[in-house]
Amino acid sequence: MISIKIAKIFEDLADMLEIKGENPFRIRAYRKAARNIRTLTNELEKFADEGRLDQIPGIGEGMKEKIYEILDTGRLQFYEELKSEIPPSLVKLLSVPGIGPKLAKKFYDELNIRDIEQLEKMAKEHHLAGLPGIKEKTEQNILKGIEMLKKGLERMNLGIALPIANEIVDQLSKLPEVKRISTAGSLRRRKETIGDIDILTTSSNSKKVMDTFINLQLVERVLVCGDTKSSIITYDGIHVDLRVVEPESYGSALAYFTGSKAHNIRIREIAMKNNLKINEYGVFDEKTGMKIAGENEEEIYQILNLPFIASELREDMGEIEAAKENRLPTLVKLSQIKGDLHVHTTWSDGGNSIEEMLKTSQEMGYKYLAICDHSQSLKVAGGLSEDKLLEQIEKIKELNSKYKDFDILAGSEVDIKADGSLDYPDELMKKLDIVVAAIHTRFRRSRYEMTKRIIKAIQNPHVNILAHPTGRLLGVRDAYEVDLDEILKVAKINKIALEINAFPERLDLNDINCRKAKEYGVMISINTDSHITNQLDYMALGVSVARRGWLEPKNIINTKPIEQIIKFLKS
Ligand code: DGT
Ligand code: CA
Ligand code: CA
Repeated sequence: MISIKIAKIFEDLADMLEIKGENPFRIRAYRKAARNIRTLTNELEKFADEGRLDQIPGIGEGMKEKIYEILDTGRLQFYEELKSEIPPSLVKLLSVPGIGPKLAKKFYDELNIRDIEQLEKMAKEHHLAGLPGIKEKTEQNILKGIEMLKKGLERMNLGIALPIANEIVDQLSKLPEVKRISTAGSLRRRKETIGDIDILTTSSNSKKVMDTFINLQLVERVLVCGDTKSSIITYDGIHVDLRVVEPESYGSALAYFTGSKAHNIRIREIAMKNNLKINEYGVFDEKTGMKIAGENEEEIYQILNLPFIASELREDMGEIEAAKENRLPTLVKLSQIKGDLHVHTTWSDGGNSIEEMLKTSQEMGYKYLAICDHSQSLKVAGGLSEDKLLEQIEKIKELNSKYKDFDILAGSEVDIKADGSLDYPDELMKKLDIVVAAIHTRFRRSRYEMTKRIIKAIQNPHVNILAHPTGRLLGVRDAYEVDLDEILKVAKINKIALEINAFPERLDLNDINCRKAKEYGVMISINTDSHITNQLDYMALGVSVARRGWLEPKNIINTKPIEQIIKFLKS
C-alpha cells in the first residue's frame, strides 16, 4: 500500500516542479515513475527488500534513493522542502482542465490566488480577464473546467479504487478474527466510477477489526470509528466505509449494501408479493415475523424463486425480468480470456521488451499475445517507421519459432487519420497478422465527420479491431460524438471486432455500448493496451465492463483458441 503513497508524492513533485518551471524531462520522469509504481501495489516493498527497484521501468538512481528514504523514514525531505515553497492548494489548481503551470503561477503571482475556491470567485467576478494574455474566453473555459473537476472529484475511477479495496480486504482477511469479508456497493457492481468504497465483514471481535482498519498504512484521516461502522479517508482522498455485521445477517447485509438501490427496491417488491420482508438483517415471514434466511446472499434469490443475479448486473436494467424468465446471460469470466490482442513494447512507447511481455502473458496462462505498437505518424508515442515495422515482423517470426504452445501475433495499432485513411499502406498491413485501428488526434469534429471517418477506416479489409471506439478518458475528456449504431452495422458486415480497452481511464466501450454491440452481433475484443507488464492485469477491469455489458464468452473474440482467432482475422 505504501506504493500508492509514494506514487502520490511523485505525482505531487511533478506538479510542483512544473509550477517552478523546471526541466520537462525531469518532470516527465517523475510522472512515469509514479505511474509504474502505482501499478505495483503491494509488490513494491518486495522489490525494495530484494534490491531490485531499478528493475522497475523508469526508476533510476535518484528515484531509487527517494523511494528508500520514504520506506525508511515515512517522509521525503525534498518533498517537504518543496511544499514549504509551493502551497499544495496551488498545486491543486493544475487539476482544473485548461490550467497549466504557467497560468497557475501567473494567478498566484498577480492575484495571490492560492486555491480553486479563490480562482472560481475571481473568474466569476471577471478579475482574470484583465491579466496580460488572458481573454474573456479563457475565463469562461476556466469556470467550465472547475465545474468538470468538481463533478470528477465526487467519483473516482474503478481502476484506482479496485486495487485499494482489494488491498484492504487482503489486509483485513489476515486477521484470524475476520470470518467472511467482501467488497459491496458500486465497487462490487464494478461501476466505472465509484463514489466511495464499501466493505463488509463478520467478526468475533469487531473492535480488533476496526482498530486494524483505521491504522492501515494508507489511512490519512479517520472520520468515524464505531463498533459496527468505521469510515476513513486514504492518502488518495478516497472514502472507505467498513461495516461489521452478525454472521447470520451477512448474506442479507451483503445484498443490501451491494445495491444498487434500484435493484434492491425491485427485489423487495417481489418479496412483498410473496408475503416476505427483506432488509439488511434477513428475510422474514411477514405474518409471523420469523427469520427464514440471511446468512448467505444466494438464499435471498432462491427464496424468491430467482436464479442468482451476478453483482455486475444489479442495476435494474432488465436483469430482474431476465431472471424471472430464466434468460440471464452466462457472463464471461477472467479465467476464460486466452490472450491480449493489443499491447505495446519498447519498440514504441512501452516500458518492457517483447520478450518480457511474452513472459508475463505466459505466466498468466495466456495462449497468445498480439504486439501492437504505434504507427509512424504518432511521433509522440514513438510510432514505428515502415522499415522498423518490417524489422519487428521479422523479429516476431523468429520469436514464434522459439515458443511452443504460444502464438505471437505481429500487429500494429494503426492511427486513423483525419480523412479516415490509415497510417500504413495496404501492402504493409497485409504483412501483419492483426491490425488494430484507432483515433488518437483531431477528435473535435462533428458527429457526422467522425462517424464517416471511422466507417471508412473499418471498411479497409486489413483492419480487424477498432480500438477505444469512443475516445473518452474518464474524468478528463468526454467521448467524441459518433453514430455508434452506424459503426456497429458496418462492423458487423466487415467482421470487425470492437475493443473494450481495459486501461483504467478508458474502459471504452462502456457497459451500455457493449450491450448494444451484442444486439448487433458484433464481436468484442477485451484488450489492455498495456505499456508495461504490470498493466496486463488491467484485463480484470475490461472483463468487469464486459460483464456489466451482459457479454458471454461467445461474444468475446479473445476467449477463443488461436485457430479461431486466425480464422476471424482472415475473414
Ligand atoms: P457510490 O458509492 O456512489 O458509487 O454508489 P453505491 O451504490 O456504492 O452507494 P453507497 O455507497 O451510498 O451505498 C452502498 C449501497 O448501500 C447502495 O448501493 C445501496 C445501499 N444503500 C445505501 N443507502 C440506501 C438507502 O437509503 N436505501 C436502500 N435501499 N439502500 C441503500
Ligand atoms: Ca459506495
Ligand atoms: Ca458508502
